[in-house]
Amino acid sequence: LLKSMAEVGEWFEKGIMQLPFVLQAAEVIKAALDFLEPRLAKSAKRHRGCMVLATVKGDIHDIGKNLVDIILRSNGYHVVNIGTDQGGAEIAAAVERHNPDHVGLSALLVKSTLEMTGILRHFNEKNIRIPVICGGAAVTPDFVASVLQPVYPGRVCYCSDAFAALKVMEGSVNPSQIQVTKKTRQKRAITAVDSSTSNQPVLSPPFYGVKTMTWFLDDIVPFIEKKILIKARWRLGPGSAAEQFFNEIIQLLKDNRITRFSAVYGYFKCHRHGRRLLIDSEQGVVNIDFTMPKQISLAEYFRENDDLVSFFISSCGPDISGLEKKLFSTDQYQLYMLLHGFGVQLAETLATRMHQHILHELGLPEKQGKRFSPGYPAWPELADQKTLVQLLNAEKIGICLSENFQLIPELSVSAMVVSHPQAEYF
Ligand code: B12
Repeated sequence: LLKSMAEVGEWFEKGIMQLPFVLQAAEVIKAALDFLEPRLAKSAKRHRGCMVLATVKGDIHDIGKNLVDIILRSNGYHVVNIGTDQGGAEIAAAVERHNPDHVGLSALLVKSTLEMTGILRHFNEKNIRIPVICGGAAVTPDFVASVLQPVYPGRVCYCSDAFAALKVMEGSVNPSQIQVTKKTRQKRAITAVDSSTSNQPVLSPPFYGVKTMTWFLDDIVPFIEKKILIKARWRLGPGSAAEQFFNEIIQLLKDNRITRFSAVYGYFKCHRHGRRLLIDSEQGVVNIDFTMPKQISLAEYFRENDDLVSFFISSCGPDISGLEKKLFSTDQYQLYMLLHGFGVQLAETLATRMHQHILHELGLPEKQGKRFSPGYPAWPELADQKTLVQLLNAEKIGICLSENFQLIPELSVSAMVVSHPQAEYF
């Protein structure tokens, strides 16, 4: 069984097999291993090794971590997956309890990579020395070597994906030999803008304050960017079963009555003061400070005198994630991954539809300006999610914040609509 799963891994690496089918193979292997395990002789070694796996404190992104879990499990490893938003104390407790061979840490937010340092320091205090494998889109090999390794006497290594982690667990490669294929994007130079010279008339909104909106699945589906869903979320190539998967997931959502999604949005008078945006709201003047990022600040897209800003928070609600958890815990890996990918794209599409709705209400062209979210490089301060949640009364649609300012439910997006025609991501 394990030999065949290793072959599946090789096919994936060579591009012969696509991710959803790797997960289908993993389902079969997992079912077979579950069946065989109680029948193995007591003396037989039940697992090839053990990993305690977690997404670190402050971070709710979990698909990457769960892919590591699935691939290791179906290759005969025991995985203790303790979930997302886990700090040093929780992970150390799991290590002490399960005595693993490795710890796996995942981080998708730049801020949560700092949490990794704290976790390793905590391990150090507790005299834990087992090897730690770090991954996730925010982690880089450089960060692991220059920031994480110096604070931990045990070995720390970077793995770009689940299969690299498998090789490290197997001991078949030295972590330093792992090929790193991280792409670094060329940064464009963004020059400062002067909002007062944009020659745009001051916009007049249909209302000031906050409104709630409901979106229905059937109205959103035609706007889902299928190419992105299929290629980026499902990792499928052309000529595949994508269309069938697409229809299956929509049916799954309908069967589970997950067809209504909501958003809150609002228009507010505002003005710029240096690198700050001062917003008039029912709660008084709210201040968002854009002093952090580099050459320009988001405030520069607004006038020093009267201007208008709009914000929204859109959410798929808690039910898709609930269904995902059920599929994952019942080892339906392929459907889990397909639903997760669809949920992510639905969350993105909802946000795009809200952005378009706001531009339409303002009488602006569909492509004018950009939307920026707290946590993006141009607006790194995640704590500003608190300001947006309060400003928009987002609890009305069931949104709250985790201790580390992540939106709950997780398939939610918050954003500021910047309608300045020269607005660019930086
Ligand atoms: C999908 C996604 C979402 C989804 C939610 C996904 C979810 N629930 O998991 C939605 C659309 C809801 C979302 C929302 C937000 N997101 Co988001 N999101 C992404 C996106 C586009 C992809 C992440 C992903 O799922 N990738 C696919 C998986 C398979 O890849 P992966 O997790 O990296 O895992 C692979 C490897 O990294 C590795 N790996 C991962 N973990 C581990 C662990 C170990 C041990 C090992 C060995 C390997 C490993 O293995 C996996 C492959 O095998 C990223 C951009 C990006 N390029 O990463 C932004 C991103 C992570 N999000 C970001 C932000 C800011 C947000 C928001 C805060 C924005 C906002 N204010 O609304 C919100 C927060 C939501 C909340 N609830 O608070 C930022 C983070 C910025 C930063 N660097 O700090 C990113 C980078 C986007 C950006 N360009 O700025 N997001």
